[in-house]
Amino acid sequence: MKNNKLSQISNSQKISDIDLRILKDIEKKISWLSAWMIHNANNIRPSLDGIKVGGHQASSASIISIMVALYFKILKSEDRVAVKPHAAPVFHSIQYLLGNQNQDKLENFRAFGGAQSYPSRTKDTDDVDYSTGSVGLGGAITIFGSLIQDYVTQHNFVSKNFKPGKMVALLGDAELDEGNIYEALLEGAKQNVRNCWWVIDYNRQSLDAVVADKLHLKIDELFASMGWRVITLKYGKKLQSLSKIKGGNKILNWIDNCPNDLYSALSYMGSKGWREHLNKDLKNNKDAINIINSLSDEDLNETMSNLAGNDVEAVLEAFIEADNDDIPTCFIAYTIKGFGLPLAGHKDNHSGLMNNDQMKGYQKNLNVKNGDEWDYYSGLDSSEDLIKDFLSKNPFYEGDKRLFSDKKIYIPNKLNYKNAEVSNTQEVFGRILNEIGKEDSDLSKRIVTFSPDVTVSTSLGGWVNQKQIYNREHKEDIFHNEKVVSAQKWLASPKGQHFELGIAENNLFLALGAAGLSDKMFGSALIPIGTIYDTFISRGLDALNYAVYQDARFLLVATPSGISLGPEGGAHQSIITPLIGIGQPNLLMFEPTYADELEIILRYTFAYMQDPKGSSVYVRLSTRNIPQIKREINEKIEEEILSGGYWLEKSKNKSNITIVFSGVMAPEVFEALEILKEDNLDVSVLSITSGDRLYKNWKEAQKQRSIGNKVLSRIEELFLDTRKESVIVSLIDAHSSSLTWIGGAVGKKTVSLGVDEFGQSGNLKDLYQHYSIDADAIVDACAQALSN
Ligand SMILES: Cc1ncc(C[n+]2csc(CCOP(=O)(O)OP(=O)(O)O)c2C)c(N)n1
Ligand SMILES: [Mg+2]
Repeated sequence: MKNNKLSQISNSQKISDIDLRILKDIEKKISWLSAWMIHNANNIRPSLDGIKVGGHQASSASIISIMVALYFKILKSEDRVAVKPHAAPVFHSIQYLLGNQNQDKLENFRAFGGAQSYPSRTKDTDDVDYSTGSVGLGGAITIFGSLIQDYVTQHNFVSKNFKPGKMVALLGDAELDEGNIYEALLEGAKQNVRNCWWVIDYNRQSLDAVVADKLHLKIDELFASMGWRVITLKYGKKLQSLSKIKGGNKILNWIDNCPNDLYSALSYMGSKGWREHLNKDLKNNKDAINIINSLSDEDLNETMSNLAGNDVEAVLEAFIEADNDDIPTCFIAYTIKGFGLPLAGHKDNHSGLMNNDQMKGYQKNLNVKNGDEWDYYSGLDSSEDLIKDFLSKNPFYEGDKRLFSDKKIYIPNKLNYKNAEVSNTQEVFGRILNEIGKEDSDLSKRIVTFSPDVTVSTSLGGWVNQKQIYNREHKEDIFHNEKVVSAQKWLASPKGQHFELGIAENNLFLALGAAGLSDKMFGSALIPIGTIYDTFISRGLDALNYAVYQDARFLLVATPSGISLGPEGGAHQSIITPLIGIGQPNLLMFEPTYADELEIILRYTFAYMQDPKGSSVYVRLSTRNIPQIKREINEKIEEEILSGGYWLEKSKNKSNITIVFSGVMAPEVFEALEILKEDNLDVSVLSITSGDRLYKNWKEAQKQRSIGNKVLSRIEELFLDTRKESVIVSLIDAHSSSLTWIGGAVGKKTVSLGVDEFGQSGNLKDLYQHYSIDADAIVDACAQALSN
């Protein structure tokens, strides 16, 4: 697989001289526009608040040739790209030339409503495939994008003329410091990922520093060990030609041995620095010295800084060579950060900006006329017609063909499952999925599940037994074939509907993110469901945030949760997750108490995930068995449950105490209720199925009121049934602050119970008592709330 050589490319694939000239012109234009866009935002657009606008001229300059080669010669409409976050100006400039971005957005780069600082699927309007910003995640999601592309193709969910594309990641070299990269690579290797290219902008600089020497060797080995082809692009065309001149190889060897920081410093210093060091270090090699002496200052600087990643011709040759198969390929492209700018190579250039004089000089060099700064053609060598014609043939030119959608998946009016008198929400989730698995319905076919090595312990076992594990190849279940008794059948096949992931929660969320974009990216609607232990959401939280930031749609089933895990102990008992549920945009959270609530919530979720105004959903479940209540579910109860809160117990009179609770604490609430009733107190019980939804609804009502609409939020309406001076006691097996806001919303004194410290092993009685969430604690809290 390993292929380090740049072999000769066939004549038919050779780049014509005309094309090359145009590409160099385009490269020049993109260099100008990306630097100008940032300069305009920082120096020309009036600032109203004095806050630095920023932007990354050096980071952008580093990757221009790579992106020009890709977007103007290699990529096809079906290919998808995650662009290095700090190359957003390059991306926006490319889309501008291709007619997919307007000048106004560029003039407003980093301003409200303008082109975004980092490419954003949802906020930008110029056809971003994957959002980026949090380094490491953009690269990693391309692996999962590729797996999902294979999945929908093998399940025949794609249209007849669907063509699989390449998933391309453009990464900064420092992104490889992020651990999630390796988790993703390993998962990709296990699943035999293909159609995936990672192009590493190897400028050997991060934000603060110049990276360790010879890092490329480690990167090379790493990708090769993961089954990737590695292509190193080191010398540009000028440097390559040195190898043919006597003494030239000495100069190339000198570059090979030059420490990264010295090379960067010399790139910044220019010809004087190069000459001094080369003359000193190569003084014993006459041929090499002759070459150096024969070059003018400008030529010497251009030659010594001619790395392949900044040379569009060299980059193109490498891309063309690898473009004939589906082998996952890593390109290590040597570049100079800030290439072509006065900032080139300076170690502090990450946030560096050219000053007015430097910008003027740059404009002069590129021949861009004053007043023509946003012009498409000013300063270019090729004629306007030639460039227009070239651009108009680009598959992305004025394109709107890349956003797909599929028809909605039908969701039945009822999901079947057998309930018991006593049960828990995790088990019921498993039963519901198991029943769906038996059906020959659209829903049953389109659900795809994911779990990071907690499939069985989150109750997905029954579903997987029916639906098999997904793999591009058929794989027998050896234990089953050898008649080893096991409840699990782990047959893997291209028909499978479950992704069995290794224990890496980042990968779970990236996979859900990729699957949750399948409708828009491949025109194949899926219902992706991921299961995870609730507490380990935090482990992959940034990847979860990243997935919903792009508006990927999925269901996250987090179970078990809270100290109700009992003996499992503090490392597994989640505390802050309901706060994540409230705080995380694009993720609606529910925490059902009873099986019937869960059925309603899941049914609702499957539709909500498909609603353009919907979002992803997170349900927090538990393994605690609790007595179920017998009731006839009708539309009204369904609505109330889905509204986020409903009266589970209402006192005959308007209550003076409201116990507000979520999830599995119902038995303690009812126990406390009996005690309180003995004291003739009017107590009502409000079950909170979604604090998140209630909170959002309350905020929306405030917004409406601010524009003169007289509306009450759901939580305010509910409390109309309580006495004016009544109090609230809230209770949740999670951080007590999760429900405290309700007191503020309805203007009532509130005492909040919950788990604010780390949990520990124990039985529920001991734990609930220790953390003061048992019936006695509820009664005490009521007394406290009523006292002055
Ligand atoms: C998760 C995360 N941590 C920190 C940052 C802040 N940050 C932005 S860029 C950067 C270094 C980027 O270096 P590299 O990936 O090599 O990019 P380039 O040199 O091409 O600019 C850092 C640390 C971030 N964007 N994301
Ligand atoms: Mg870098």
